[in-house]
Amino acid sequence: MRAWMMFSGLMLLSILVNSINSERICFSCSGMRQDEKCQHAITCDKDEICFVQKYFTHGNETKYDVGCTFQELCQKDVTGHILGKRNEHAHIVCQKCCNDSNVCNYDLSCQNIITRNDNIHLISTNSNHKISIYMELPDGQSHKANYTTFNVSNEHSLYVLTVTGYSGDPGQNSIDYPNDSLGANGKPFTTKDRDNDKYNGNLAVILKSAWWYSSSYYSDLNIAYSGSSGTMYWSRWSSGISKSLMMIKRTY
Ligand SMILES: [Ca+2]
Repeated sequence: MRAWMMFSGLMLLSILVNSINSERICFSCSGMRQDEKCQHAITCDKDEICFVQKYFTHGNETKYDVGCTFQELCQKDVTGHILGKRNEHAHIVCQKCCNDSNVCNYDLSCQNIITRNDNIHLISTNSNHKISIYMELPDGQSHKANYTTFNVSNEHSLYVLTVTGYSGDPGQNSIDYPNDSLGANGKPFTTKDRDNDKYNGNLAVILKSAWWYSSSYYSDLNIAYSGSSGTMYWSRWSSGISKSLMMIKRTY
């Protein structure tokens, strides 16, 4: 509750007024270090709740965002084990949502899931998991792709991706695309220093990314952000995915 001590009188008044109007108030700051306290609160839009998100930046710093978010992003797909992406290609470590009181997102703690491939392999092979991929376009339109099973093999086997059971918006099943030169399913992971793709060259170097490439690709949610020329790729919506989340959840 220390954060309450940092409110200005004006902010406290605003919170009290909005509380009377039954609107949700959340702390809203981005790029915070763990030892920082957010001193800014906002009124959420209708149907939004408070969240805390911990992530690694591209430069491997640990940062936190807090604010309002849509309830769909806090439902069961996100409350289990997650791995993911966020804007600017940082990796989500964990996320917590709350709706029990105003500014309930003052506590930056959330369940810590490290998302290196080694850990994803351990997580995904210790029990059965499904994966849900959320993609958002700049105009706010969103799409989901789900796979009922998800697995990443170990380092010795080059972190081969296995997914089955696609469902989602009508469109292309880009990861499990039946054309072997395009689909990511069954392919080893390629990084800039580990060329495991079938392309005559290294697609991870060309795309400044790392993914389960074949000789080409139909999906890549790791492409380095570089303004309009660099966007995450999912064949049907390739013209500009601005945000994506990859979430896995235990299915037992
Ligand atoms: Ca190659």
